[in-house]
Amino acid sequence: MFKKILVANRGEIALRVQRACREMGVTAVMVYSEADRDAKYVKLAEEAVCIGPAPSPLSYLNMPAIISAAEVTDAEAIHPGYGFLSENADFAERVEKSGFQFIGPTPESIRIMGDKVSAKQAMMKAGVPCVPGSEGELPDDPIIIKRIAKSIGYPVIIKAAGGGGGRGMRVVHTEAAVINAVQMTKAEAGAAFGNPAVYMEKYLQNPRHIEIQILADKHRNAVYLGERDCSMQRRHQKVIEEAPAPGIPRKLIERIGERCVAACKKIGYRGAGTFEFLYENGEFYFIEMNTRVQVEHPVTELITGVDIVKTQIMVAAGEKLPFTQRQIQLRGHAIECRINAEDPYKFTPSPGRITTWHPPGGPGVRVDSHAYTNYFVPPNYDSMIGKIIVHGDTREEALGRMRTALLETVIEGISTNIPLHRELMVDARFQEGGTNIHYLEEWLAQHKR
Ligand code: MV4
Repeated sequence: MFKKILVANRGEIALRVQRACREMGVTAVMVYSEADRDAKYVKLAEEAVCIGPAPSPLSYLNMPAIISAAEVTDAEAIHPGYGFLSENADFAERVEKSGFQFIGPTPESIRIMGDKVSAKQAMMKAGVPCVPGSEGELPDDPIIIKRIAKSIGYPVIIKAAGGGGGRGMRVVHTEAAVINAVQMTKAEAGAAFGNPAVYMEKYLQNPRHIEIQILADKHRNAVYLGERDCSMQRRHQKVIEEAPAPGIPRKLIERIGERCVAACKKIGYRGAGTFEFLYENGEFYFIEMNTRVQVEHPVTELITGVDIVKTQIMVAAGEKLPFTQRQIQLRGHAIECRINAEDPYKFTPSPGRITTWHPPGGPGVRVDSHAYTNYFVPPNYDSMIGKIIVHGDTREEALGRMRTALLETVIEGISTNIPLHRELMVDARFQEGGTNIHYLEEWLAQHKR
């Protein structure tokens, strides 16, 4: 096992990785920007290194500064968390070329999944069902583009190969609009991602967003840890996640989970990963793969009992997965509410000093947050300040525990989205379960104030 790991991230995930390291008897070296000097995990750290000023390009995205921090502290591995450099293949490569273990998949895997066209081709080849669409990148010939769209059937969606997570996409309803849409998306993609390649898919009108968590080691062992339902989102930002996904037959999950595991083995994937699917009319369609630990990993931890971050570290150190698929049993139901420092209905960021911080507690309640009374939420980064995650024997019990947890929570000095979560937890349609990806935005439009 590693003696020392550098945590190349901030906020709640930096604390989460620090906790995993501590449990494993590994020293966690924390890096921080000037804006995060007073962060709790920096105060709690055995070692910490300032890597630059507040703006993330100068600190958390600054590859030489991070690699130097690992060098001066004699760390053996680097955990990238999520966001920032976590899915940057060039960073993973530079980390390994500098003699450190990157806690994540190989640079090659990250590169394949970062290009959504090659990701889809790899998954298709590995037997994972994908959304019907163009075979790879769209050609320039307008006649061929129209032919492809016609054979898929309108509406179609044009997506940038370099995009993902909702960036660089355009829905097209008619043949009259398709050529212009392709040209616009290509121009935007070239400017935004340095890659003008686009592809086309059938546009699914009312899907749910269901994702499969996997873990793989360096010995071609892989398991899936069930699914998460992340359909409750606004502008491609997830707001509530849960596991298992309400109303989806277990048999279907098992079938798709086994396909994901087979694909991991086929491509030599290692580390934690997530297969994102759209789910509509009883069918799963692969859209993207995330090659990092995700914000919502705790709901999977609560229903499986697996510590995903600890396992990431173990497999990066070359150890075998400590469980087989048969030993993964799902128990109960978990729900996560992301707590953001923002206006609950206008969504404008609300950085500043937290004057009161009373997190909830009780059976089945977990709070992952780096915040505390007197903590200053810096304006430079994402507005998420933590997550409340609950577990219960049933979805009803989990919902009840989340309502209680949200009622108990007191955060003063800044605005948070807790009032929104309180309302959603008593919304009749959400309580039924199985809402699609448009539900939250429709709900917000109807509850305008
Ligand atoms: C789609 C789609 C419908 N049909 N692809 C958005 C984020 C990116 N990961 C893929 N996205 C979508 N791809 C086809 N063929 C609808 C979306 C989509 C979406 C997906 C997941 C969660 C929220 C979403 C919100 C809007 C659109």
